[in-house]
Amino acid sequence: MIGRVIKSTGSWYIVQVAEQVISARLKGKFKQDELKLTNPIAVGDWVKLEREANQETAVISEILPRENYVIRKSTRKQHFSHIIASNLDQAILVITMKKPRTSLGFIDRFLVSAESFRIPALLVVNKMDQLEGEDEAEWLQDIHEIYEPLGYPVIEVSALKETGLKEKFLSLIQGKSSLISGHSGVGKSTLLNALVPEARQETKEISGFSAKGVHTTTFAELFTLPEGGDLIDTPGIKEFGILDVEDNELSHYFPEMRKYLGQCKYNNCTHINEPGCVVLKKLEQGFIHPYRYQSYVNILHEEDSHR
Ligand SMILES: Nc1nc2c(ncn2[C@@H]2O[C@H](COP(=O)(O)OP(=O)(O)O)[C@@H](O)[C@H]2O)c(=O)[nH]1
Ligand SMILES: [Mg+2]
Ligand SMILES: [Zn+2]
Repeated sequence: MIGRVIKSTGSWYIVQVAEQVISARLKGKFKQDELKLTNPIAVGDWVKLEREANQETAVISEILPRENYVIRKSTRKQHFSHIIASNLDQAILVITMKKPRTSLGFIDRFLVSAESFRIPALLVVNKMDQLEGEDEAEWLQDIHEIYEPLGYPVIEVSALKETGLKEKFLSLIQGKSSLISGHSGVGKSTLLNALVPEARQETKEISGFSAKGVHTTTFAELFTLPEGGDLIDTPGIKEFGILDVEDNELSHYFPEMRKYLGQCKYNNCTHINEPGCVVLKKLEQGFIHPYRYQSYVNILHEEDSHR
């Protein structure tokens, strides 16, 4: 049989095989050549499995090659990585203008990660029912003006009031495998519940004065949409890593800089202060948004400090 891993709970994997859901485990060791992983199998993996004699359960014998994956550095084991999910068509970042407000820097880190994994990304602005005042309207306008020209769709929804979902959002996710990410408290679980009634995910009021949500679960899980396609929730995962990007590579993951690459005077240009830098020239001329350039500089420096 061949199926897709929809949940992992330690040593057991829940695998969807056609209309059936089967508990399966791994037998023996898996060789994973290029990657040192803390988890051999991830949600989203397609696997070969065989039923165990006289039992409801199955044994996984093979992982089919992954089309792509999202990974982060293990917090427990040095030089090891943890696969968050695999075989994705796109990555969705849920953002909100308040309680909590998603910063542009956070959005840019997410987009750079998605670019580095070669996964298309889109932004979903949730809690539109709470939008009020000039400051918030400006924030929203910035989001549209900065990200849409770069090719990242921005859509507005209210998961609570169920607006924007069936009209706009569904057409972007139908028939696709989408990862859902975002700060705790932005409404990922509420969104899932609205789209997948069987999901019945626990939602949490935003706690105390900190306006930061509480983590309710920690395992990634795949939910099938009634309309076709699926959503992979990643509770408790704030950020994917940006993996070992060289200084002169980071701009590859900024679409507005990527198109000028190779035009700078020095081919190892980091676009900070080098003479003959085309990126700096385009920034000055207004073709690159100053906020995005600021994020670029911030990420570059953060990555340096990790070395
Ligand atoms: N006003 C409003 N509140 C929302 C919306 N979506 C979620 N919430 C609330 O935000 C809080 C956090 O939602 P939850 O789905 O648990 O966030 P998660 O941590 O991203 O899964 C809950 O109190 C939700 O009721 C929305 O569209 N509008
Ligand atoms: Mg949640
Ligand atoms: Zn340059």
